[in-house]
Amino acid sequence: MKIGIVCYPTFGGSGVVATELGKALATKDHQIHFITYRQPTRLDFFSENLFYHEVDIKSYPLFEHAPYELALASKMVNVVKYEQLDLLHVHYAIPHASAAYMAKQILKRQGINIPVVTTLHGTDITLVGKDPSYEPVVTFSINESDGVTAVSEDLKKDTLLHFDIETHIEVIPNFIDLERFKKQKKEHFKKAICPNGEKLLVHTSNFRKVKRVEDAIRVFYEVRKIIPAKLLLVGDGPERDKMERLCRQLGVCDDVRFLGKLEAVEEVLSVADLFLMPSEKESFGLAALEAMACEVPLLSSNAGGLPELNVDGETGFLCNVGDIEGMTEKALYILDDKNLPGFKHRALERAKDFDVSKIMPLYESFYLKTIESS
Ligand code: GMT
Repeated sequence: MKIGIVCYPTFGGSGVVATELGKALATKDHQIHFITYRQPTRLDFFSENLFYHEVDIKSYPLFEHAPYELALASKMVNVVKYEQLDLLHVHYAIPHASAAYMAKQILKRQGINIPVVTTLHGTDITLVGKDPSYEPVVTFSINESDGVTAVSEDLKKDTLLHFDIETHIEVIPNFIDLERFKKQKKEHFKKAICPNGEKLLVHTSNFRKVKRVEDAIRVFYEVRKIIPAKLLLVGDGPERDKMERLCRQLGVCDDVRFLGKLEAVEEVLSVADLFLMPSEKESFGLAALEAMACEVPLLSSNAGGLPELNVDGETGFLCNVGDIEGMTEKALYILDDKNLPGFKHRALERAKDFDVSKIMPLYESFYLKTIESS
């Protein structure tokens, strides 16, 4: 198939899922055309089946906000027409699904039928999408998509709860490339960070409020009172300054390192003993799956789709959002040398259920079904 993928080209989340899906499809001889405003972060190599079309956003003194959605729709029209695409797959509803609808209508007038698949990722529904300033357009463009997928059962449930949806939503979970995300020998790195055999806790996120990075730091603070431990924080975002101040206030700066937007996150995960994901909301938790693939147990909140990934008491623990005391107790249990190897092993086994080779065919057959019925 010739497939157009529209996504955010950013670090993490829906952009990574979209890029990794395109890369995996390309290895199966599908021709993949990425359409976005910047080269996606993980699309930094040559493959004969991968193409990149940059959306050209013209600015003009009259525009306080350049109309990205129009430029994107126009680019989609051209790519579908000239590359003769079979299907458009847009990741993250806002504004990709409505731009795809517009492109589809323009192409229809030219006698071209292009099926559109929309994948809902999380905040496009749970935080931003249901806001009255976007809701009517999100509802309309989901209903107008020829196929809709969500990355967890919980996200599907939330979508049906908050929007008036008439279309079937297929759940296709996120996935992982176990060839890339696997425990690597990085003992020298562990020695440098934990010279005295301290346990290593890791959190990675975009440092937005919904991630509750503060809880990760507070749990670490409590754990460190009982056992020697270090904390690595990977990523960057709006909460970072506040989190640095919190570390100073708690007096833990010597044991906490902010690593910023690290590309090779699997190297850090290879030496981690526990991954913290205390999010307020999380439709799936891709960063947690990456950790599990590197044999890192998961201490998470029980929000959103996290119970579909983290098996309580097996691959880690699920705690109520904000329950620092409960999280601390569970963290200490996992980190106990008697328990840690079992949790590590089971985390990896669980991650194998989400191997790209198992999930990618689900998208392939969904594409075929959508093309046939549209
Ligand atoms: O986590 C974010 O805030 C970024 C966001 C995105 O779309 O880039 O992530 C969402 O999509 C990811 C990929 O499907 C999911 O793994 C995340 O759980 C989801 N984030 C939230 O629901 C908060």
